[in-house]
Amino acid sequence: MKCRVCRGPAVIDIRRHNANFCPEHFERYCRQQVERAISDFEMLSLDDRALVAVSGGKDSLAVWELLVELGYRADGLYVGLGIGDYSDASASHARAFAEHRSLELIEIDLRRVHGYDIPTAAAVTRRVPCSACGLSKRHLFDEATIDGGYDVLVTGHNLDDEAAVLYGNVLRWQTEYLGRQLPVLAAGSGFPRKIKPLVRLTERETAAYCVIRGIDYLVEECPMAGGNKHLAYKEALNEMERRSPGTKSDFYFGFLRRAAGRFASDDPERSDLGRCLSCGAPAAAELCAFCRLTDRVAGAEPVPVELLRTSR
Ligand code: Q46
Ligand code: ZN
Ligand code: ZN
Repeated sequence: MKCRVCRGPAVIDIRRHNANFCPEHFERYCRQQVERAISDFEMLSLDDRALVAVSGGKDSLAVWELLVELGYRADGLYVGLGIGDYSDASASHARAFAEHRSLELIEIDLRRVHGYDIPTAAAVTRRVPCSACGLSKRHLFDEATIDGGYDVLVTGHNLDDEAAVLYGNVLRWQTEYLGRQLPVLAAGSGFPRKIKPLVRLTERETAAYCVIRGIDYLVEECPMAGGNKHLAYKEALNEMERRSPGTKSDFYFGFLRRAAGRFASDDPERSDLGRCLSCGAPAAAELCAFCRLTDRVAGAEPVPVELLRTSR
């Protein structure tokens, strides 16, 4: 297997591009894919201050590294979710990465600041953990981006993530979600601009990028991901991709080119939103969903993640 660029020994094959790369040219390929996503979708300019949502996993650390390498100004934000050993390990990876590169990492601990953690929220609300978790993260990421004066919030969603979410939304024709399943969401109505610079890279590629760059990321998956339907969608898409390389990217980018605009009017008007009486965030009722969750679960007897998993 030879590198497409230099004909030296290749370490990775990218079947959808019919290309193999040595470590040096694979890194260059990753930078080019991110640059192309940024320019195609007008995500970011060199003057912007970006805040990267960091979990300690491969995607968030890779996107942070790539943005800094490309000359962008990017700080990190880590939210401590209180998911037992998993959260302890993810915090260590995020901190070590930032320290090693002298980058700024903002930390928010859910239990210390808001009085609950994700296992407890899941137990009290009796919903899948990802529901309370996603709601909490979205709120805290948005708030930190706006309060910190950042121009844009960056997440590490990759091609596999976006194709899987799209697949799920199409299977159920959730057209209100299809209207805003975009790699860039404009700022407005109290929400910051949000971008996904890794949409042109798969998770296999972000993992390989981390290994080649010597980024020590958390390999372990979240122990509460069990109820997450996207894992099944990813498996189905991976099987199709195995039989026909390029399917995933054709599905996602074909949607962006030919279909996304048709669903734009199904996206609920954000300008109709009022403001949460408690925290000032955009809200469809007197209190935003985050403050309603906090009211319900803060102060509840903590439920350790181990207990939650065995009782499910
Ligand atoms: S951290 Fe939270 Fe994820 Fe764990 S509980 Fe679900 S949403 S799976 S990215
Ligand atoms: Zn090469
Ligand atoms: Zn609120």
